[in-house]
Amino acid sequence: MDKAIKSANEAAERIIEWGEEHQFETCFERAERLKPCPIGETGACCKHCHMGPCRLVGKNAEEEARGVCGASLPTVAARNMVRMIAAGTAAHSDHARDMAMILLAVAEGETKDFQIKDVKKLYRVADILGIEFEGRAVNDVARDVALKFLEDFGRQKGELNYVKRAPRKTQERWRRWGIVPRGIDREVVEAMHRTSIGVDHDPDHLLTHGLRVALADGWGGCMISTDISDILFGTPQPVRAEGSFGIFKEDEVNLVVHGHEPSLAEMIVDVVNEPEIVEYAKSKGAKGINLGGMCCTANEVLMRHGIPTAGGFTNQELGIMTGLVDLITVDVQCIMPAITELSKRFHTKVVTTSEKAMIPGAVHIEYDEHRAKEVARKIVRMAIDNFPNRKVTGSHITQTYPLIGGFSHEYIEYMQGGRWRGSFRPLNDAIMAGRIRGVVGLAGCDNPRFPSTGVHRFLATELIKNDVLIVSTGCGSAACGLAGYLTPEMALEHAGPGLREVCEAIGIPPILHVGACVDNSRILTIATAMAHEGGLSDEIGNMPAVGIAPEWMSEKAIAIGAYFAASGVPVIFGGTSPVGASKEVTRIMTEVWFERFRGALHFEPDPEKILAMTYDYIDKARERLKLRKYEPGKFGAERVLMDMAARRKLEKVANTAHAGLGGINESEG
Ligand code: NFS
Repeated sequence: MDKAIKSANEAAERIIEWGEEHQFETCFERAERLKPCPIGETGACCKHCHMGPCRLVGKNAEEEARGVCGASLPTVAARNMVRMIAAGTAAHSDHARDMAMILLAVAEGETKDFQIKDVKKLYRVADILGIEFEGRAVNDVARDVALKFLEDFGRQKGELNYVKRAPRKTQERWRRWGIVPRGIDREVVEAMHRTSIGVDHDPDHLLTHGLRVALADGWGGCMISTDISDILFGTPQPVRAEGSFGIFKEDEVNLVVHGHEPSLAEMIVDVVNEPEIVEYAKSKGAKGINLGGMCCTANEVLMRHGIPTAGGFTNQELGIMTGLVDLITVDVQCIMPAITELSKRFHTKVVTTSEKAMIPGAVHIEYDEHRAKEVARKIVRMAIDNFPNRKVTGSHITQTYPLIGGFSHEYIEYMQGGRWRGSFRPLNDAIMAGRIRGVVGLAGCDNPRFPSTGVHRFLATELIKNDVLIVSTGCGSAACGLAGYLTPEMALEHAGPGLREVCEAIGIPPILHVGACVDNSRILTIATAMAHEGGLSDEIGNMPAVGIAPEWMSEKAIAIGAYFAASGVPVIFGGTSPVGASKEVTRIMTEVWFERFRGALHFEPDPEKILAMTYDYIDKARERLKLRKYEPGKFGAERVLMDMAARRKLEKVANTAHAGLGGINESEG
């Protein structure tokens, strides 16, 4: 009998099957057993007070159903949506706050373990923030930058600092509709207030505030996290790495960094190469220490160091089931509490490190940036000590896939013309000429309620076949990477003729891994640069660009979807709609938002329809911009693309050899 697959990733599927044979429970079985409540799933349940929960169902629920207080279905659904956006924003932004605190600690000399690795980026950020940097000590500039960022959290009046980074026209739309965020914390608190019993009941008014909160996430929390991580740990450039469960080695200590905040992981990257630590591992019979990543921490250390990844959200239990993980260290977000129970059946140690997050059954070693290296060493030694305890054989899979990550927006600009002529001109020209049909941000979670990672892979191959350039983040990148899709060869094998030409000329894969989920902010920056470059739209809205999160599950994904919609990008989520019960709320998020912001937030479970909607948005945007109609293999005239050879020649002439750029860094991992 044919058995439905649970993961589209072959290696993952093999481990799942092995787990079933050996009675190991995973999220895949739990997803099968626990069917979603159909009322809550569609946003028709209100539990914001204790007169309920009220379930607004029935034949004419949209018009007639009322909660005990009289709340209508559209009100309830809108409130539920706004709370999801607020929770997602809180998660990203609390991460950003921690990053700002670390930057401040570094600037004030309170921690010696971190340095400012990218001074140029610090200066660029200072410049945007209106902070004087010329002739000043680096740490003084860093302190002012950190303090300026911290103002963004508690500001009561005025505007978020980074609002001014958006194209002028995009800002105008925000001002017209009153969604410019003031302070991040203020917008989240106001969202919680407005959605509590008896406050804001107008669905449109509620959802408009939802967009204000979301913008505080995109142009606040996410963008601040990305920028500070680049300043402290370096701005990514293309780097080779590998992915899948084969990254775990039988004869080495396998240590996994899982979660979201990159600072402890960065420290661990440093510490595992210390001679005394390596010697210590050898004294326990291991050949060395093998560091791997999971979820977004994986993306952070892959982007900067080529540390291999064991994949996204649904792979965390499966990684443990290889029986090879000696220690998994977790901080915040997307960590399944199930891993501690599972780890007991192996020898794996689970270590929680954030003061905000503990899991019963885990060892807690609290991280503090003031003694970062000390904490990192303690964790690495614990992993080494656990190496001789491996006893239970797991499902060992040896295959890995090569992948390339590290496409920061700075590098994307550089690769289109070199250090001196970097711009977005070639990309805009290729879109105008119809070589590239449009751009898609393929992002978001993987989800055990789908053949996990399968929708990402389906969309990725179809889109590039149809000359759509993909920028990917988060578990979307992991889904593509672990299928072998994040390589330049992918362009040769699968991309349409126009996209292939562009990829070959510039030397890039057709799917660009731009980072973790907070790095969706890089996509905002790319879209802004395209608007400034000219020839397409002069705002983020109206670009031939679409965002897709086909297997989303997290509130963070909803916040991201909403900030893209508010910024002017139509977004399509897979699966069912968390507000699908209300026609009015669905209409506001699609039609009304498109009219006001040129963005939208759709939910569409059918992957074929997601594709059709994507092409429709892209082609209509091309039409509005009066660009040449997209026809595969037929292009208009465009400027000559600067290929690698031409660029090198130019740079040689300028006598500016710049080590590291213009090529792909070898993995350190
Ligand atoms: Ni994003 Fe990263 Fe993955 Fe989803 Fe979770 S790890 S922050 S929320 S599951 S993409």
